[in-house]
Amino acid sequence: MSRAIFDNIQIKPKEYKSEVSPVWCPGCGDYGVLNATYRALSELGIHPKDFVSVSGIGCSSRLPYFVKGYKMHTLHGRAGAVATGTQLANPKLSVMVAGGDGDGFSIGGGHMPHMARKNVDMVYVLMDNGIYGLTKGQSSPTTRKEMPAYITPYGGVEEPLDPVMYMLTYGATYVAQAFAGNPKMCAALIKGAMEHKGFAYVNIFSQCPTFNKIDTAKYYRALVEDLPEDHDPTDMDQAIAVARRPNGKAPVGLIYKEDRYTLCDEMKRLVDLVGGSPDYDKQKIVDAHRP
Ligand SMILES: Cc1ncc(C[n+]2csc(CCOP(=O)(O)OP(=O)(O)O)c2C)c(N)n1
Ligand code: SF4
Repeated sequence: MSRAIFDNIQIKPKEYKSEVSPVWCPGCGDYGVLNATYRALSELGIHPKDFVSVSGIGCSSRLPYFVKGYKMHTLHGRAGAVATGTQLANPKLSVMVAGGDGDGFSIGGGHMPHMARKNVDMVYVLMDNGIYGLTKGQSSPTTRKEMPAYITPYGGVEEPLDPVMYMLTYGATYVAQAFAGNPKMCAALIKGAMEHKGFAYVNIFSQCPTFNKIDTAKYYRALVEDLPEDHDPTDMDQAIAVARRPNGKAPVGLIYKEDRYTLCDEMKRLVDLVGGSPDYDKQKIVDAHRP
């Protein structure tokens, strides 16, 4: 990640719980993702003072409230942009975006490719429930065409977007997928994402039992399939081949991983190139731009 400062301190998963209790509906898949986040943080021993979670708007975007650490609940679709700035401003922090398919791929869709191609050193956990949950059930970019939704009662008129394929082709250097009903796998993949240096995208199928009665937990359980044992995540051709779902099943596990220079590396290279110093006086810059 986000060059986390891995303190190797002993913090139990439950100790990452903030003072705010989750307000999600009973049975919401986001609980599984939250528990997986606690576990990943605990296994890496990331101190809450070194952790920043950033979100936009949506049910899933509430996740930062429930985790100890710094947090920013920003504008709908803008979490990635804010997280990018956060990471560049203080590369020692572990930065994680949490959000939904609407937040990430509808209004925030313009940011996704750029975080990936720039290889921003951060984690993006997307809770994909195939619907807008917070606003009560409109279709999202991952809603299946045949699925009726609140304002599309006869189904959609367009094909859904595949987040994994999208991230692979835009250059994310860590691409994983899981189902919220398997928090152990979610935790392992989020942990791997936090350890990864570069843009790590984790797509998690997370059922919304209140507004998506079709993509239920049972549906997702039947949809997913572990990657073949001999899958090589460093091979882009193999990653694309499984992402295309040749047998109709959605692959879960670590689909792709690559080591590549990050945005932060490149910014440092540029600063060095022009003989600049990272120890500039920030106050001077603020003062220079005062109205
Ligand atoms: C600029 C702006 N446009 C629209 C909205 C309304 N809105 C809030 S959340 C949301 C979609 C939430 O869906 P998703 O990101 O998939 O999250 P979920 O609630 O399903 O977890 C929308 C359209 C808003 N808050 N701000
Ligand atoms: S509306 Fe759906 S996504 Fe939102 S909390 Fe309830 S179950 Fe979860």
